[in-house]
Amino acid sequence: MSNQPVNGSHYDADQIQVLEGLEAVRKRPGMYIGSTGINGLHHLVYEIVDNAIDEAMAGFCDQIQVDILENNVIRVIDNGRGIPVGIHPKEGISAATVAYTILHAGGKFGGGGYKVSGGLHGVGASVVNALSEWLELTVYDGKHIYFQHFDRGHYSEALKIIGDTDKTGTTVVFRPDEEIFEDINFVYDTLLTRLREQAFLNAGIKIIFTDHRDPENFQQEVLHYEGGIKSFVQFLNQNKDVIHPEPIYLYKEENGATAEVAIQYNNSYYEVIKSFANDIHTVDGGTHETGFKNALTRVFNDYGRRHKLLKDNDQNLSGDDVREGITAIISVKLTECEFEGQTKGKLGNTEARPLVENMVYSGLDTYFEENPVIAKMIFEKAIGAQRAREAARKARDLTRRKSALDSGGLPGKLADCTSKDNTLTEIFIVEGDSAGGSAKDGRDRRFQAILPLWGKMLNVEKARLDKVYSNEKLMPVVLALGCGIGEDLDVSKLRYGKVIIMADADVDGSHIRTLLLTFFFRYMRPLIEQGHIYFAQPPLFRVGRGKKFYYAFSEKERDKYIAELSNGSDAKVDVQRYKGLGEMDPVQLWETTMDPSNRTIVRVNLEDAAQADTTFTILMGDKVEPRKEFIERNARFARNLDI
Ligand code: 1YM
Repeated sequence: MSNQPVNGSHYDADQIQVLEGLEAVRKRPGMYIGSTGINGLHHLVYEIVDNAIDEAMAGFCDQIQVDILENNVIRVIDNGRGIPVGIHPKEGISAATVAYTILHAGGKFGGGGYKVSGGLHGVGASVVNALSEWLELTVYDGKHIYFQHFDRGHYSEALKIIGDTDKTGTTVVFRPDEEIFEDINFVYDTLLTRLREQAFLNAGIKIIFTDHRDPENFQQEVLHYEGGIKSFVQFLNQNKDVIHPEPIYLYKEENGATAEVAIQYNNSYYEVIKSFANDIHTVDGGTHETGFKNALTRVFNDYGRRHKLLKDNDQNLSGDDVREGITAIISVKLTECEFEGQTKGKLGNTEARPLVENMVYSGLDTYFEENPVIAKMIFEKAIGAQRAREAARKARDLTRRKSALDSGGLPGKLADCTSKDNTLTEIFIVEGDSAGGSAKDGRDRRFQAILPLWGKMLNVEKARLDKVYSNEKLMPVVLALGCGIGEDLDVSKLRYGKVIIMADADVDGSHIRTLLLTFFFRYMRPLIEQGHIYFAQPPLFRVGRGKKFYYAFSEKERDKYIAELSNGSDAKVDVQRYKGLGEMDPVQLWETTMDPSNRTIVRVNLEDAAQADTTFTILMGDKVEPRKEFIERNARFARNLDI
């Protein structure tokens, strides 16, 4: 057999079915990959890589190579068995062609009421194919090399042999379709984060990830973690001071389902818990996470009573107490996952709760009994949290009485708006009194409120909630927003639909943004999750000639306007650089930065905030080494940073 199509006889009938399926995907891509924005784009890569990971987890493949090539072409190579090339008995064409052209029932992102599964073998390949300008599949079966080319999911030639080989594996190369996606520029860090996550969740797998697009910015990362989720926890804690050097690791298998958990406490005051079901990040938690939290609270209290770490008349530790400073990964693998919620980010399988809960309770109980010194250290941390929470409660009650937190007491410097309808209102949080003054005069007072910040910023890295209540810089923010913080947060009470951070476009401004974002991330996270936090974008330059002028938001834009206004002549173009918001008069500030019909504001997402949080930890934390490293890496950014 040489150069012969691997094909059967039902070609015509199959073609019709194929065309209908691919058509459906191209008509409603969102149903299959969530969106045609940047997330959907990256999803294409995950679908193909998932198939290679499945092959690795089945024990047939130990290396996966992922490359971003020039022109945003993606290549994924594995050394598994190769997708089966034999004739599919029902379809009459090669099984590999079936996998890449026939749509399998039910999209992952389907809006209907049906079950949604993760890790279904090969399901996504045809979707990726349909949404690619072109895709090339090469299979090595130890004897022959098979090849097939597709254009937008269609093929004119069947899978055919193009050579001989003694290797096995699968290679897929594709370019996303610009007719479908708004932007096909892959973001290296986004893919890296996800691939790294997959490498942690599947211990031992080796993923080599390379960006070849720009020779001057060649980037490569080898992702290979024998420690699995234990390594994941250590990775997340790398810039923190940990309370015990080795993460606690628990594993259980029951009725074909597995659960594993890794835990390591650090001396910070907040929790990082990430849960996964069949390698899919369950952003909104679910039954496995509930089981974990229940067990954790129970085991602390039972152990504490038994060992007299909690006295008879001491209160029980709360869930928040026992999770202070925890970094944990929860990963379950089930035969079939049911995902719930708007964005399918919540695990619904009822059997996952007792599976995780029993494992964590008995596993931690044993661990504590066998490691009493570590148990005591973690326990003291939780007791500290309990005391701080008690102190916070008292501070809050005091604040309530003093400033009438409940009866709508508002900070003195707030210039409020007249509307009370938070679907319309917005608040600008502005650093400094002079910028605050311009904003106050320039705003539309019917729906825009201004809160100038002043005073020394609290280092939230080293402070617990009780300190926030007495901080003169943050407390006005809390009071003005009106929705409380921490465990008292109630988003429905938020007084303004948009909370807009307005800071200078310089290093100090970026410092303020980092600080506020870290504060929101730690104490008011639902505001970020529900899309209420924004950055204002003030211009950097005013470029003018005679009566005509433009505002420029970057140096590139400035140069464009200079060229336009000078019109090739030597005519003098006036360029004014805004060093700070305070330099703009109220009218300019309104026109460029505040007027909803003219301005650009950027919505903050959870990833931005998590990034700010990491940056903040590095800059403000106790560890010197990561701080030095960060400043070296970001020398340009950090030059004027006063830390
Ligand atoms: C670069 C992407 O898709 N690898 C891959 C896919 C498959 C297999 C091996 C495979 C699966 C099985 C048996 C099986 C797939 N096969 C199919 C289908 N890498 C990549 N490696 N033999 C090989 O599941 O039994 C879909 S994916 F459906 F054709 F069997």
